[in-house]
Amino acid sequence: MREYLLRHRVTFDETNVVGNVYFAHYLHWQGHCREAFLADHAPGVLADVRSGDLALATVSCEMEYFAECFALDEVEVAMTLRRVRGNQVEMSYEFRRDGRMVARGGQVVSCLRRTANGVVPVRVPDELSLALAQFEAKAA
Ligand code: SSV
Repeated sequence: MREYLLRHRVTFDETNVVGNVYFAHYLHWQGHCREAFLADHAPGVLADVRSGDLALATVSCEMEYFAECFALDEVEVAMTLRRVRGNQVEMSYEFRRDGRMVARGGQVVSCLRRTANGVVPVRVPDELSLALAQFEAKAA
């Protein structure tokens, strides 16, 4: 499975009173990674989210932690496509420092359209489907 990678240098404002990264930041990094993916591979989808035509709603997320990270650590966030199921896209994440996995997680995003009667499911946008197809293939 091909990975989409985001590199992040941990900032002091992401650490807590004992010096390690506060757990919630790993979820922020999941978000940063998927946003960067859209910007790189499906910019039109990002535009539709901005304009309000499309809603990408996070319906679940998870995280497991194996080791602490600290300010100025270089963390690699590796996102892979777990599956597409109906209007939902499921991603897995591995967080690595010096090649060692420090945490792993996942999330499920629903594709929705806002209507007067609330949100309704829509198909995964074509541009996103095409981008995802490139990541279903084995790494070259
Ligand atoms: C602002 C906002 O709501 C953004 C939501 C972004 C959702 C992005 C989903 C991207 C899925 C990418 C999967 C790639 C697997 C390799």
